[in-house]
Amino acid sequence: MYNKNIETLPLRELRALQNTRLTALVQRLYKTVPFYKNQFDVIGLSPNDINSIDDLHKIPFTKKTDLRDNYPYKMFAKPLNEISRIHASSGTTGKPTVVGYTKADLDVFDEVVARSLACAGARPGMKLHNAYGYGLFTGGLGIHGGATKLGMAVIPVSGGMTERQLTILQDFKPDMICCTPSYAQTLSEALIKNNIDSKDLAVKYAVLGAEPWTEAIRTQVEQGLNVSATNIYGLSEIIGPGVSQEDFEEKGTGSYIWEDHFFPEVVDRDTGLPLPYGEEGVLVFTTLTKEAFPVLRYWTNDICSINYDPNSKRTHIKMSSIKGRSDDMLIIRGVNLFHTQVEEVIHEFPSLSPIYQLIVEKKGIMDGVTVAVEVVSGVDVESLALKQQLIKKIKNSVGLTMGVMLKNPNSIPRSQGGKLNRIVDKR
Ligand code: DLL
Repeated sequence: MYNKNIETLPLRELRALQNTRLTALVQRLYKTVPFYKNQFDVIGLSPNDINSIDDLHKIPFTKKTDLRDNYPYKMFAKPLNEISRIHASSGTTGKPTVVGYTKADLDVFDEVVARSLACAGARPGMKLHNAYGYGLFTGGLGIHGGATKLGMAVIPVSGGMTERQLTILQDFKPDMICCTPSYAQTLSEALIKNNIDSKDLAVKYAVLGAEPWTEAIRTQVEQGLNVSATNIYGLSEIIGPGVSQEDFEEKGTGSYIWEDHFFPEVVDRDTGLPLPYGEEGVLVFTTLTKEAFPVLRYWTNDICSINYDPNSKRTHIKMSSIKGRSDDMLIIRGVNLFHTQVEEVIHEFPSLSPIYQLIVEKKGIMDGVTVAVEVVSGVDVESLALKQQLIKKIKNSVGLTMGVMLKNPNSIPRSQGGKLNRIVDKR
């Protein structure tokens, strides 16, 4: 563990720390950010009403639209001359969301990423191949800072130029690779195409995140790259990568949220009411220690559940993997659908690759979905039996009848380095 004291802090002490941090933050935000003063004033809430995290539910949510309305700097709680770095996340529509960090915020960023990488299997002295994009995206520089703090040698490859990535993997012999899961798929395939035996590489760990992924992709990447692959989660508005991380020895049991810095809630997506542990809803975060860009009850739009795991190494709460973003959820003939649900079904078929697209289009007055999915090499794309089995399993697990198009290997677009959109909406 990178910071054993904090990562194993007894829950009562963790709560005490969260309470102190939250009350101080609320007082400060009320004075420094007009948006938050207004949020409190309009409902007659005083900062003195917030004395512990049990009072959090009294505070209204902060949403992405609030950040847009305050573009670019009006949500900052520190003057611009105290800002050390600015990142932005490009939304699908409108202006990007701009986030700022003081020097102390960058220290927190490094700390949570260092914890995350150690949790994923990294040790000081190892070499890290960092294939997250460098730039306004928080992935590249965020991972870079934490890895440096942990004592790793960072190879700042950034995304794209797959041939060059392979050369670096072969010649520089990194122990760990960080990239999006879809790009890890691309790299796994590129090894095969170039006749490179993954056993000749030194890489042992892959830290994958920035987009939803399931066990289907874990299997492909672990086999293809000969690594142990874990999930890293985060978002620019909270800090970047390193909000939560899956432990390499506790795979499949969820990712630790570093809750001394980021306090999580899961709320009902329609009513906004807090849900009990274990129930699925929208993940909401309050940053407890950020200086430049703190947020109270930020509505991430990401769907998951949170729970304490009594059998785990650390005391911090775990989150399940993200099913999808609630604004990316498709509603097809009244049924809610995330692409990860289809990915999970594909995983049950050894003759299919987890390389697929969901094509959504109008069929008469109704919306219809077709799954275009690649078969593994040697499997017949005309196989009626395979098609029918897939249609049936999807219907049973998702509750929708979808069209199925079996495709030959290498016919569906791959990730070229960053996040991959698996939905083609033709409506
Ligand atoms: O994607 C930060 C990051 C970089 C995380 C590198 C992990 C690794 P944004 O560009 O602001 O920041 O996008 C944040 O991406 O709200 C989720 O919808 C999605 N996301 C991030 N990590 C995961 C994950 C970075 N592990 C948005 N699983 C978030 C599923 C993820 N979705």
